[in-house]
Amino acid sequence: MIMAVAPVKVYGPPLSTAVSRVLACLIEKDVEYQLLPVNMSKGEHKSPDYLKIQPFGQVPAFQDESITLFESRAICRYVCEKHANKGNRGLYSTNPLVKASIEQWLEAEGQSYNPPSSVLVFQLAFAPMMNIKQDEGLIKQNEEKLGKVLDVYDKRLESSRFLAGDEFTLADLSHLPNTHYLVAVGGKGEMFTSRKNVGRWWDEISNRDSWKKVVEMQEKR
Ligand SMILES: N[C@@H](CCC(=O)N[C@@H](CS)C(=O)NCC(=O)O)C(=O)O
Repeated sequence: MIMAVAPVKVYGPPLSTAVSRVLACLIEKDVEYQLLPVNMSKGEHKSPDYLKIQPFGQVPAFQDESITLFESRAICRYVCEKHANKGNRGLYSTNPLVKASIEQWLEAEGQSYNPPSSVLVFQLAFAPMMNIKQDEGLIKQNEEKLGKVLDVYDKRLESSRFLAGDEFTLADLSHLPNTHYLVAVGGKGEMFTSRKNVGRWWDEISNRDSWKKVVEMQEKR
């Protein structure tokens, strides 16, 4: 008898960068999911019930069978490990050497790329939507920081098609959410296109079907 597998649950709006990272991963891995709304403008992410699954009161939260998880990058790693043989198998290799390179660039995203880029995403894309005054000093400071990170990426991408090697991996995917807002909403496309290899890389990763589907979901809301 074939048992029906319940889809995994993702809590949060696709407009959130962290939620969209998980969605892109699930689509790449061809894993069935159910998206559950969390109305952040009504503070649902701080409600006692929600805090039981995401104790920091942030999105996304994730459920699969008896496990609940938070932290988008940890969720993506879990999805890739559990479904190693499903969908895009190269997304997160099982070969330790290849995996080490993916992990290295995933860490670079979380530790070096995300801090300045997430400040810029908030200042340039979300603050105007929320009628919050932009902080020009913070924008300038973080643009400089991100520029330095992108110089390192440009050098790496001179000799490598993708960050971790010849294949698109979770390391590249993890950069999609913040970069999308900077390019498509924040008017910072030039930071990427002015760096030849970064521009070529961005063009390639942002045109993946999985990411285009996520952007469509964002535009519907
Ligand atoms: N490191 C976390 C970050 C999650 C996060 O910052 N989520 C934002 C939306 S993108 C959020 O819930 N913000 C509301 C809040 O912090 O109160 C992850 O990757 O899952």
